Amino acid sequence: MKTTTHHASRIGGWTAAVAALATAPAWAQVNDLPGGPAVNQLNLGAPATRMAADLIWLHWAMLIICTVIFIIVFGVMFYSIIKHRKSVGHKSAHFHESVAVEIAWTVVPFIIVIAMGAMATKTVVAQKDTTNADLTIKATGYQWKWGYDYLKGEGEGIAFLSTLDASHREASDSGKPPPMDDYLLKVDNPLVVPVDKKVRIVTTANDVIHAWMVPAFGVKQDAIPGFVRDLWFRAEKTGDFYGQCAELCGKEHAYMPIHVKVVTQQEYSQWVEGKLKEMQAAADDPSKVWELADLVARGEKVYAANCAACHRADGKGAGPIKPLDGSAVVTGDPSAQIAILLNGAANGAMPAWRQLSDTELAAVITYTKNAWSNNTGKLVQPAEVVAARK
Ligand code: HEC
Ligand SMILES: [Cu+2]
Repeated sequence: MKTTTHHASRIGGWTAAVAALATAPAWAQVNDLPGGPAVNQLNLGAPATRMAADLIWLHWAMLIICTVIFIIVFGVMFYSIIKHRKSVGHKSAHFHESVAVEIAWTVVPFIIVIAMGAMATKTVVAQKDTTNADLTIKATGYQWKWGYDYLKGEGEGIAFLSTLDASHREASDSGKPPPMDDYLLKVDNPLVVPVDKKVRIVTTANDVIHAWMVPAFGVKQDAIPGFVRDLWFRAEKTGDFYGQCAELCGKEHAYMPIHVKVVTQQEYSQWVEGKLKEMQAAADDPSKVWELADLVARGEKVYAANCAACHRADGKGAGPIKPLDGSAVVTGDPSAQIAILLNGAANGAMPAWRQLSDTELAAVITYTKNAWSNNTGKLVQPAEVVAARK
């Protein structure tokens, strides 16, 4: 009797486990992301440039050479140890200073190293040749997003920030992200480039060292504050390609993905035209005098995109991140808050926001002065920010 119940409960346990497996597992519903990582990926990803294809070829060539050497060396070693062991009656030989052997074990590795270096040289030299680019784009690393400035070529003057999609941050914060193929790789504004054009990316950073990496293009370059480095790629196919910041840069290092959209020349020209128009419309006149409601509405968007990650949508902050709801600085005289936003506070724990426009800063300040329980009715005009910036 006892055994039967035991048995039954065990079967019950198994059924529950199988049911859980069939309904729950998040990983089972995630698919390969073309241009990004694949599920259970072991090899390097599919290349989208000649450079990436060359790098993959070199990787395998070197691995095979090393494996062959490994097998030969250890084969000879183990053969000698087993064949000439003492228990079958072998006597140890005594010899010193064999010139032939010494020359062989110097010359042979030397030739192998030189040959492997020669194989890689052409590719390494090509990687560094960033001359004659069709398009030059500056990529600036910020904690924690990327800024792109189109410096030269079609699209010159376009500039925008590329930030992790807000829904992905929420999913991550929840601790239980639903299955997503592009988890933590989706951004609001992808970098757009034309296919079959030599694109030069100049990297630098605003705060700490970051690195710009897109594996499908075979590119990875540190972005260092106060320095410029560069890299280039020529994408051979259209599509979406993904990468990440590849230099540990702080607590949200995993939250600054790179998404490159490679489009046809015609689509690129259309995108450039639209983007330039959009930027013109957004380039607000900082001398404009705003009504409270309009500025609050504008500020709410600026807050959601830049501040909510730390201060939270409800303005309550957390830990060292001071609450803005009910803050004396926020409800008080505007000049103190303008100064904090322009210069940051607590050694950069609260970042400086000089990259936002005067109108955006005035809007976000006005929003915080009127959101939540801060019903101050106070309004900060862009002109006040212009004056404080100097
Ligand atoms: C990376 C996290 C982070 C982000 C993003 C951020 N802040 Fe802060 N903020 C802080 C921290 C930390 C402090 C507290 C600094 C200190 O200890 O003085 C702070 C302080 C402030 C203060 C002063 C509050 C007080 O009572 O002293 C204001 C105002 C403020 N932030 C506004 C903003 C606005 C507006 C934005 C968006 C444009 C923003 N912050 C984005 C981290 C952040
Ligand atoms: Cu980074």
